[in-house]
Amino acid sequence: MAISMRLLAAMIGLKIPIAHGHTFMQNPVPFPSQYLDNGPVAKDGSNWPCSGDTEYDRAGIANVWKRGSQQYLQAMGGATHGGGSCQISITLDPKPNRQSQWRVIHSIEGGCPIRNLTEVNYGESPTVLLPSIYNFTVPNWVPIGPVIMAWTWYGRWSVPEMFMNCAPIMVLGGPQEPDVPESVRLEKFHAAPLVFEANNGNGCWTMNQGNCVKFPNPGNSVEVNEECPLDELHQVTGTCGPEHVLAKQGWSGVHLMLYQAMAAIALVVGAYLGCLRVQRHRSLSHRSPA
Ligand SMILES: [Cu+2]
Repeated sequence: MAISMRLLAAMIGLKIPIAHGHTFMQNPVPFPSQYLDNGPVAKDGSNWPCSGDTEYDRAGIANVWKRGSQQYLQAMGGATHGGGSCQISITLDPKPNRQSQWRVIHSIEGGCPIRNLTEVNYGESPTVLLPSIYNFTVPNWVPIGPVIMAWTWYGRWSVPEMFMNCAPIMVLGGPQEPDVPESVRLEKFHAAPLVFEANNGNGCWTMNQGNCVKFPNPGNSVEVNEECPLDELHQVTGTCGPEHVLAKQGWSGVHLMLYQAMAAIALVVGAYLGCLRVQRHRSLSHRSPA
């Protein structure tokens, strides 16, 4: 309650348009930037990841996860699109960007961010706390220290769209953890599946016509709510799957063109300097002794 009131005050203070509400992550507590826009991820991926945050300012936010502890996900905002499927993933990058890899620690197929909804939406308010909470255990292979978690969500009834909110997390060791080297844990972390991506410019689109996404690679920790069809064959169009993430597609079109132009200029300049050096060398070696 305290958090939602503070948020609401912040939103009004920032003159955020809150009439058209989707949903926000309310726990864990997201970066303040995540409340600036509650719309979906841009269709061209231009605000991927984390709604285009570049600062990732952790000041004043304390989400502390001990390994092996139970944590929960909860969202707010009435535009719940009949629930859907969510994932919780983590990156080790302090300032995630397009190249960052998001490793899944928990997947919820169907009934997320709200379970057993009889209407498509849960009212109109963008700040109403949704009644469903989603417990999950922090895997014992998440590296200790600051990490960033993401909540990603595909609605059951909507246009093809994806939501993503990010939160700073401080991971601590669990009590009486077996003595496993951190390098072994890190290997496990990197073996976890990448988050499922669609509707963010990666060439994969979800259908959202009453179907809930069944993740191709949900990881070891999965909650399944069979309240909507989880039909893998009729849930996506385009090219989808673990290899189709923006991080693996590298540079976006505009960046690629810029990069190629820079490389071309560097080549020309390099060749020119090379010529100069050869000429200078020649003129020096041809100089006759006085
Ligand atoms: Cu929507």
